[in-house]
Amino acid sequence: MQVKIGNCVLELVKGDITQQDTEAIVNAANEELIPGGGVDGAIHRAGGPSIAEEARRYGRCPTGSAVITGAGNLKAKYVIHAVGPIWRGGNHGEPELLASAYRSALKLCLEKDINSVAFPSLSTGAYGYPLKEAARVALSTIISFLKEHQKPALVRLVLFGEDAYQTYEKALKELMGTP
Ligand code: AR6
Repeated sequence: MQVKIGNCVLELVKGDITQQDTEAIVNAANEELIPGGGVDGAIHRAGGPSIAEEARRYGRCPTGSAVITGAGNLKAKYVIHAVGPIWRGGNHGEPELLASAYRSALKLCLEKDINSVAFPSLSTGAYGYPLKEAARVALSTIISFLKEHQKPALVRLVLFGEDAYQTYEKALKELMGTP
């Protein structure tokens, strides 16, 4: 599914983040920037050790923020390491922190003049954020950012499996007011 936000495209696809040919891909990282499992593990496995070596120089990356490195052997040029919140019931600032993680990654795209970026569904694996709620936060944050900045030209959300795709598709239709 694709929607236009002004001149920008917001796209939902089913697939693997490591296979994306966008200029940047986003990693679901942790504050320590130490390679873990899920998306993080897949990106470091596919991209090689240079990504972790570069990320290590940043030290720590607080929840809700993001840092950028090269992408090693991946098709993308950059990896943006964004740290989403750990779900602790929903009353510990999780929606704001999740929105901030998406916004921080998008701001890095503007700073580096990156025109296309692919995100995974941050926080919805090991960090336990409920998918439906996370989809709403992710999509509304991206839409607001694109409306305000008219960049990057392409934002793709890469959903891992049918369930995640369907959940995001439903949330996007609701937000756009389409049947
Ligand atoms: N491509 C796209 N999406 C994927 C892929 C993939 N290759 N693999 C998993 N997903 P997670 P988090 C989906 O756990 O919740 C790590 O250990 C997955 O189904 O990767 O933010 C880090 O080091 C889920 O919906 O990230 C951190 O410590 C979503 O990606 C911690 O996990 C995110 O799942 C971060 O946890």
